[in-house]
Amino acid sequence: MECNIAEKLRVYFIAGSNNCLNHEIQEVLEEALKGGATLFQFREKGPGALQGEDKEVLARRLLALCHQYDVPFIVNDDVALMLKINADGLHVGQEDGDLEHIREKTKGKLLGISAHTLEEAKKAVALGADYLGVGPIFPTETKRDAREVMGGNVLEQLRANDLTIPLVAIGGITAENAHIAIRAGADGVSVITAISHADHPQQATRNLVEAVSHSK
Ligand code: 3NM
Repeated sequence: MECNIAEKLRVYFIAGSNNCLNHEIQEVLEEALKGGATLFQFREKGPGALQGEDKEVLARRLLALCHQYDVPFIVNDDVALMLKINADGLHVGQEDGDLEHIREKTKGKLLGISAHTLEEAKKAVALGADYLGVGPIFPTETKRDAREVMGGNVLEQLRANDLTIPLVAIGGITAENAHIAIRAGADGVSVITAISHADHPQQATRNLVEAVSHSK
């Protein structure tokens, strides 16, 4: 799959089955893909999250859907599942295990690492991350253990320190505030709520695509 990572980060939709309030996840994802989502992360976590075979079946279904739209499918924090279904990549947080070992296991795949400080970012770059997720930029209801809200500060700091790695901003991002993250140095925005809770996920995605384009 042809992959300019910074371009793929423009509107990065993240969801698990329990994030989708108004429609089934498959329906929400298809709408997001039609609306122009550039990357998808399957994050099946928290209360009511599917496990084992149910999780794998859903992952395979969503992967096939993404590939119909030529959009890469990333698995959150489950190397075994990523390898088993031959997904396009993996995203992990700082607490998700031995990052060096994870990079080894994901050779040839996209690896995204969450970073919240310059130090974490430098370490992730040294490990060979393909992109960094930076947040929370704004307050978020979705991740209960999110760190302190940082606005655009850390993004600006990473760029000021010559980190050229593709960056995606996360946490409380909407079409209305996305410009703050892009102007601070992010290549794109990743969202859960702004698409998965929307009455019209396709339009919500389109709004994000436009907001990112207009901020560049
Ligand atoms: N990671 P929403 S914030 C999954 O700060 C995640 O690393 C974050 O969801 C971080 O778009 C977050 O609903 C939740 O705010 C993003």
